Amino acid sequence: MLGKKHKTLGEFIIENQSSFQYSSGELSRLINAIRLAAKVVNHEVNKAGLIDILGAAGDTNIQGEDQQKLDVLANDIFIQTLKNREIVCGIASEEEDDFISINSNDEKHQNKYVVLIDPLDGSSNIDVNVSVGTIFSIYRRITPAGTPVQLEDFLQPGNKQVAAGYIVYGTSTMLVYTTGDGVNGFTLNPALGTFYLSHPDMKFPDNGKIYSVNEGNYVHFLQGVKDYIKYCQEEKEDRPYTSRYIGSLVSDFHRNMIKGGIYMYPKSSVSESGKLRLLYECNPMAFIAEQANGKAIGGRTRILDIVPTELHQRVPFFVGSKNMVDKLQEFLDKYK
Ligand code: AHM
Ligand code: MG
Repeated sequence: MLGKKHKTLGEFIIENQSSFQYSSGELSRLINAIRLAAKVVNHEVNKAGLIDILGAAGDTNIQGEDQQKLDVLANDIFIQTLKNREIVCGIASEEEDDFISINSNDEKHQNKYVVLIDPLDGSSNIDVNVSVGTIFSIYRRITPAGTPVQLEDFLQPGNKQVAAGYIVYGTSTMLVYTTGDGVNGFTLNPALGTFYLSHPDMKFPDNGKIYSVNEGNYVHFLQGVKDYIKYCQEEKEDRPYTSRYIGSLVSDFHRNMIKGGIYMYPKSSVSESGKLRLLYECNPMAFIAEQANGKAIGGRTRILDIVPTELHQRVPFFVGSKNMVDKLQEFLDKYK
């Protein structure tokens, strides 16, 4: 049974509140709201195969992709939870064309944080019972509290993130997050509806032997990426590496963080900026990676230093064990 040493996420949030530099309890309440929404989404994801909820909802999101019903549902659940509790002044979501302002022009509401979220990443995997995830990213607004939240509050470089995390709805459901002081993972006990600290102080090993990339696109990749993939496959030293690609960023990242590996979504001759979104996917994962001894680049630049120009901006993304990312960088640099 669960003894004293099994700390719950609730306990962890309270204990760590005072160590956070702007500690006013606001961020703790915000993480609590995400924890609650995660449980609700988890419940929906888990019963996805049972009820007639699958399939395209008929809508197309701003990226021109079919939205599935669970994307819409997860989006609504996170937005409603954050709205109802009035703990943020704005939300931007991968599923929304524009950002949402929450009473931010009301002087009574002095909330400082904005949340950016990919409510259900990898949702094309739901139909086939493969794990999906939620990714979130939190910033302090830069415009004054009590005035309408602005686009610039959302277009901050990733190095300004206050917190970021993901929920992986896998064989177990886990919530993994950082507030800039390391990364901790909590596993949901579905019988009790409680997250327990199961993975304290998560770290990418310096080296890894897994590479994750959609190799079907190989022909379209830049030469540096092609060469690195060939390097991974070479029979030399500790290679060839293992290829593992779920096609669900959160799950691929989670496995690589635990075992050591690199995830790549490069730009290609058919998609100039790659596929992944800087604000909803790359920045939060990059923040987590760096907090966990890993590294994240978008080619030549550190992901967290990119200054965003639009909400739905895409960037090439390479993230994982330090030495693997450095090795990839060497190959990319050959073709500067
Ligand atoms: P989504 O936000 O539309 O779900 O797309 C993001 C997902 C990632 O989770 C995954 O790593 C990638 O797209 C897979 O793309 P591809 O099928 O092109 O390999
Ligand atoms: Mg996504």
